[in-house]
Amino acid sequence: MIDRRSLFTMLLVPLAALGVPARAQDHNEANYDEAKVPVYSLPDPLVKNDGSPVKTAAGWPARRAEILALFEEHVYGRTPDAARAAKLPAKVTQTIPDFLDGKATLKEVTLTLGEGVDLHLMLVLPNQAAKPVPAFLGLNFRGNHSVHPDPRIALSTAWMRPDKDGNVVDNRSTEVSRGAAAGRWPLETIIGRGYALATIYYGDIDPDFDDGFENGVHAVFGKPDGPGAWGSIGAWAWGLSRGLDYLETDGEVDAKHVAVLGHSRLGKTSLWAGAQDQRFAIVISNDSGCGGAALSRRAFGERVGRINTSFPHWFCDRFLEYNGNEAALPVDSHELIALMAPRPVYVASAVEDEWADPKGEFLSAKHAGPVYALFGKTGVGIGEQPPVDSPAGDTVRYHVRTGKHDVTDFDWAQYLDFADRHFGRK
Ligand code: GTR
Repeated sequence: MIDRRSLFTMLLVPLAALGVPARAQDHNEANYDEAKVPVYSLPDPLVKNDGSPVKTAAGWPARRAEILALFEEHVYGRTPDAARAAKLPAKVTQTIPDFLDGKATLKEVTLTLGEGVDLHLMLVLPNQAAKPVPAFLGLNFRGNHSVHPDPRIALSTAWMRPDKDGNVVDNRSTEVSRGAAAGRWPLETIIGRGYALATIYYGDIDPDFDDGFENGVHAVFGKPDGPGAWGSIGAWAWGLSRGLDYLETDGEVDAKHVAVLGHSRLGKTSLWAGAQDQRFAIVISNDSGCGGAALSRRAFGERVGRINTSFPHWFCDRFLEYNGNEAALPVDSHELIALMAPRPVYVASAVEDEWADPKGEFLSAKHAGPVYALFGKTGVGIGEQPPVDSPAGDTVRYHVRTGKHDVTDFDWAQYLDFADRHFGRK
């Protein structure tokens, strides 16, 4: 009779002979069992690559540069210098002074990269507030016209994500999709609080499928050599910076007080934009999950192997080396959050969004704390994930709210309060 150990060996040896690591069978699967979270140790954001410690705020920029380079090299890929340096001429194509029943002015602006790449930025400005006003800037998933049903907003003619049946008709440039995402963009509330809202359709920047650098901004700058070439998240983050370039030229916006935010894959994007571009005064991650705020090493919910299988174009090719091998990553998401320091950063989760690992998102926020402490700032200030609907923390703030993967009025209420507090408006 074969004992259990021999049976185990018999099963593993053939896999190993094929070069398949023992865990390769499951690294694509989501894990929802805390008991299966591996024992892990996180890289220390305050220990430099040469092993020396960082003890003061003055020592942080050098360490920060190392961490940023590791994220470029191993996770998101490097934004080409030529793309970073690109200046996109802006043209205001439409101004609607009586938007939202006269409470707001809507401006549509085209930012032109050339070779067919135009970024359409929609800016909603509060009419009542004294200018310049602080702003939120975020990408949207379904076109600017999905943000509000006003028929005067230009319909996007760009590539659109198919729906779950693979159908693009309802999404693409039809009246049907007007206002379809309005629930995620409470414009009246935002402008009522004295903020502007700027948004760009993410598909304008890089269509969201694995196209091998054939379209969007990737096509303009060509595919850089090597496994560190930027993926789609890198491209979308680049677009956010170009949006901020424009806001810097718009006299009605206080570009020194712009909060960048995003949901889900676009939350991963807002984090990567905020990490690279320190002009963003506040960075907000809404349910960003794997490859965003959630610690990769927990391998909980969506995991590195799974995300790289579903979305091989989001990250750089080198990130694929960490499929089922998260412990080998030279960085983890707490260091992504730490790259925002000393700026305020908000990490938000939803309790039913286990796929995004709410606990792992909290732990990233928590373990960024020592970097904020260098600056005398308080991080989340608690050791354990707070109760549902109970935001915690000061410069690093976190909540897990009731409900599912989405952007809700509760989320926005927190972001507005957070911005008020850190922009000195309260
Ligand atoms: C899911 C993906 C998540 C998240 C989400 C989204 O399919 O697994 O990481 O990014 O999409 O962006 O909607």
